[in-house]
Amino acid sequence: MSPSASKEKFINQFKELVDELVGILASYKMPQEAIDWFVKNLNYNTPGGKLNRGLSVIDTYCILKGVTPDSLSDEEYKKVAILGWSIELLQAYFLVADDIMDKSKTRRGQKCWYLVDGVGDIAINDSFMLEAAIYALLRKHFRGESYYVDLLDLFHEVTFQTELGQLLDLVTADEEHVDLSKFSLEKHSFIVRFKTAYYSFYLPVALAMYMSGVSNEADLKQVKDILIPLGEYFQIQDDYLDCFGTPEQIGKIGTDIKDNKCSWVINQALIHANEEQRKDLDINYGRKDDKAEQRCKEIFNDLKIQQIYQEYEEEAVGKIREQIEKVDESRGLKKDVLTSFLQKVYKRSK
Ligand code: DMA
Ligand code: MG
Ligand code: MG
Ligand code: MG
Repeated sequence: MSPSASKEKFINQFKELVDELVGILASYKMPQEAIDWFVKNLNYNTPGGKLNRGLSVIDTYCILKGVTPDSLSDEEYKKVAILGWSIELLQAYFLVADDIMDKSKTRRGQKCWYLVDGVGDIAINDSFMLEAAIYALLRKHFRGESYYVDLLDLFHEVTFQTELGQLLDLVTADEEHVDLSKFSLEKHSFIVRFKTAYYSFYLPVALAMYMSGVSNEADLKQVKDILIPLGEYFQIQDDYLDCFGTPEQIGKIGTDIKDNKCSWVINQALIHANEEQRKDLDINYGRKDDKAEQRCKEIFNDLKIQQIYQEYEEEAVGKIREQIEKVDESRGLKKDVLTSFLQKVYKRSK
């Protein structure tokens, strides 16, 4: 199956899941206006992204089983696709809330949900409902499986880890008092591993491992030790694109400078700045002001952050490749699971 065909098949599966979720609300005799709202929430916030996380569950499952996606029965495909959509729902839940907290304007080329006419603060409850949809679907389709509790436990742990990362991201970005001395690459690493790497990288692979039965503790640890650094690299790309990508390219308008975020870009700038540039950053970073933001970007250009990023990227990817080489495949884990993941994110521009 071509990448676009497998994406289409995956998206078609989502339509069926929306119908099932509607069925659950209908069984509670929920009035139609609330059902319609929930459907709008699901459709607006869940399927519009790259779907890398969701599709990875299917790809990983097939690699572990040694089969091609075409050879899965309809029933088996649907089950693994539900795990994929569960991550996309988790992501939708985090993003709806993240955009409120980051005061973002656009996401995936459209208005952020909380800014859509008539939504506003209802977006807070809508984010909770996107999360609840995960457990409604898992309950319906996996309750009888021996690994059901592993799935629940994994989702809960990873959700907690992500929220810890978001917490540290937010408290490090004090909006009232800008203090760049609070930033460091160590803190950055902690933030991004927690807010991004666990749910975006470890979760898809671990879910596929549970469903395929290749879920030995030692193998879960092997993949975690590689996927967390890979996820860190992915979030560093996100930080880089926030500053240097165009809104057309990334589907969102960068907010990190104005939001006083402890991003990879500012941390690199702090390492390389001379006294004068540092003073300028102290004055201009974290201000809700277009000119101040522009001044920061000028300093980043003077410091050649783009070149530092390219060097970082080659080194990080080289290390990850070496780590993958050392993976022990004796219990059924396959290196391909990790290489295919790396290929999806290497040098991405959106
Ligand atoms: C995103 O961090 C993390 C989560 C858990 C949504 P971010 O604010 O850098 O993401 P984005 O740049 O997509 O708003
Ligand atoms: Mg954000
Ligand atoms: Mg954020
Ligand atoms: Mg970002």
